[in-house]
Amino acid sequence: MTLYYEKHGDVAVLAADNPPVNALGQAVRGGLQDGLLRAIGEGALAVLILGRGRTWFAGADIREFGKPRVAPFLPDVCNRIEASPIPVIAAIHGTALGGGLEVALSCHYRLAVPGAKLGLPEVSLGIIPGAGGTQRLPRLTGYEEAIAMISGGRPIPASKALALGLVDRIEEGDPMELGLQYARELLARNAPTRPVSALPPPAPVDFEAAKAQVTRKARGQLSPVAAVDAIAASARMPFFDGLAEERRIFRELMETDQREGLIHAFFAERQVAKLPELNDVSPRPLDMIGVIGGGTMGAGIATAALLARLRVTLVEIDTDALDSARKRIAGNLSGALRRGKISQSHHDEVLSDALSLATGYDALTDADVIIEAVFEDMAIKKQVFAKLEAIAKPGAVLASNTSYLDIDEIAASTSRAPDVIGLHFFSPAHVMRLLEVVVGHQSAADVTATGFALGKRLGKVSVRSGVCDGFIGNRILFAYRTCADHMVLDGASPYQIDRALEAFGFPMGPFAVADLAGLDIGWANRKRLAPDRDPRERVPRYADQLCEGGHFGQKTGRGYYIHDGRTRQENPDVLPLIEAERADLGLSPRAFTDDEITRRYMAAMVNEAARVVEEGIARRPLDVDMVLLMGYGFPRYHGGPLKWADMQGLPGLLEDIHRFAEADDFFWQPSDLLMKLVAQGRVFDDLNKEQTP
Ligand code: T1G
Ligand code: NAD
Repeated sequence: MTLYYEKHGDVAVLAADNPPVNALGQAVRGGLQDGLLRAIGEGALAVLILGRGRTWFAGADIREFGKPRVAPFLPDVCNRIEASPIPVIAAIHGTALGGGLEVALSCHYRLAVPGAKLGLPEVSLGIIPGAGGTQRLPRLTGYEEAIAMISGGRPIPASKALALGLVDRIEEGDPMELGLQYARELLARNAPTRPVSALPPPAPVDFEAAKAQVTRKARGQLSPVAAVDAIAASARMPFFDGLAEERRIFRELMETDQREGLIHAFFAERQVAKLPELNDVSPRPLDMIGVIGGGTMGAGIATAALLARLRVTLVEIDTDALDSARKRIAGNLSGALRRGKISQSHHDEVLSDALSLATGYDALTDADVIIEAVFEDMAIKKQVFAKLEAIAKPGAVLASNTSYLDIDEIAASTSRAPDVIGLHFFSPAHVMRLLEVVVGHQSAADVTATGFALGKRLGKVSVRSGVCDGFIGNRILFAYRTCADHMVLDGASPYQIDRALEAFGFPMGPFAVADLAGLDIGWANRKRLAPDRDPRERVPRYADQLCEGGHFGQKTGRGYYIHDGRTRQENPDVLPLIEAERADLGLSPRAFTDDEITRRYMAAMVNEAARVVEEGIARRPLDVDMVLLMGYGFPRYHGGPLKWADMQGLPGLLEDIHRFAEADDFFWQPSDLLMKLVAQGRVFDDLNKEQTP
């Protein structure tokens, strides 16, 4: 049973019970429709709709997308609720999202408990509301708020919903009791049914201007822009024609790759931390976190832990360094306060009670998890782990935030290899949602589980990575960055490459990203790799020359671009450096189209990603997709590089790689896995399905 019918005097209660989130699957929709008819048939005077368990309806059942549709359809159910001759009341707790809010909008009266959240998040799944949301919401809130809510997709708290007229009252208590009481009050005053569709549309706004603004923010994503079109229809058409227009746009979006990419991302985000090896493995305690090094990353990691209300002890080399670390953390926390992420009291408590700073490692003897974030230098890391081994309590998890270095080598330098793991955070660590949990050959299962538990506690998306140079993300980054460097040597400008990839949907192209991260990072990495470099590798010099001139990107104000606050301008010194290098190498530059740039860059990314899966560094293609989406700005609406590859067609990609290899068969070696999948007529996503527990 997914929908319960109960009679409470004159009030019929329809209570959904479809855990975990009361999604509006076929049985729930059918139950609502039948329950309504039964209530009317049995002479009830009002109907109360509720969700059992932790929430009201969190939306349509996303698992039904792409499958044949089964009646009754949600728009019809909503219209029938609204047309009911007796008042229908929604008592909302938890989340009323998507179709869930659309059901509420079809009710005649809406009550919410204080913690409830309401929203139409469909655009984040690549679609728009499809059961009247774009036509009913503006009739209650006006166009400006409706456009913000539907095109932005972010849910609002009950208090805001009350202010907007989206709910009629907020009360603390049990939704069933509150709802019954509200129903009785309404009956006592003979309250009428109140269909939202009967309200006139609000005063129109400049929809073209609104659309232009949404288009700019959407960076190529179709659904937020289409949402404005659907909302605008409500201003020029009668209600039911507007519904039909909404439906038409909804169906069109349902067929897009963007919808498929975004739904893939939704489920991958929830799948990624589910690993068969961690079934029945309990994590170790993680109440007290030690952090070594209070630079950019150490301070960010400490901030992340403090924001999650964990206790943190941070160790630095001397009191000056400690002072800088404290300032960095305080700066991060006041930023979080300004952005409304934490309350003033949380902020004050954290600084006075939860954070300790020390210069001696003895301060870490109680720590459950110790995360090292000192300089990226193997010798220094080994010294730190040797000290940790001496002072850490038995069973403490010893983690390194290294970007590239070998976790197994660090582990082998201690006598506690099973306790050692990589926890690779991304900068700024208290903001970026990705955490790579780097599992060494000897890492104990409960240490891995602790990495995932910590990630969850910090609100991160944690991805398991095996050990290799750069782990999942930086290794793949290295491949597509190299491809971009090759294109520059062969004739493309860094600026054309950035523009092409920004048009693809990346918030920043690779050269702008390099400026942001600091050109010195790549420089140090090139120096580190130089001794073992294959002579066939093409490594440009112009980037080193920029660094040699003291230009490290944003932090020095100059790199590929000249930075002034938030604006960037091409640095006129860069192209001459590149031209001189081409001349030295005897290369005559050729023109690239933006399309070729994107195809090459993506082919390099997908090919390396396939290798990362083939070698077992990433367990599943979806793990790679999550790393690129959460840590590297890959546009979510393309689903991740391997989902994108599936949708493009793997045979075409492989043909591209073979063609590129004609000029450079050292860089362009197709991955065995890619060739195997093409030969078998399969796609990466098939591997995700095989490995889902
Ligand atoms: N359909 C199917 N499964 C869903 C689901 C949904 N709508 N929402 C969540 N799940 C599963 C999820 O995969 C996970 O499964 C479990 O529930 C718990 O979720 C016509 C077309 C509600 C805020 O976009 O935002 O309505 O991993 O881990 O952190 O216009 O889930 O356990 O197997 O995320 O407490 C619009 C999507 C749909 C809401 C709860 N609705 N969900 O967060 O738990 S489109 C949404 C969420 C629509 C109409 C249209 C969140 C949540 P498993 P969880 P949570
Ligand atoms: P940073 O130079 O900003 O900070 C390093 C800090 O470590 C300094 O404050 C230094 O005083 C301190 N330190 C050095 N030796 C120490 C010791 N023995 N004991 C205690 N403190 C010591 O460097 P960062 O950017 O924060 O990077 C730290 C680590 O994180 C590196 O391994 C780096 O590869 C990795 N990482 C960096 C980024 C990034 O974007 N910056 C991202 C992910 C991972």
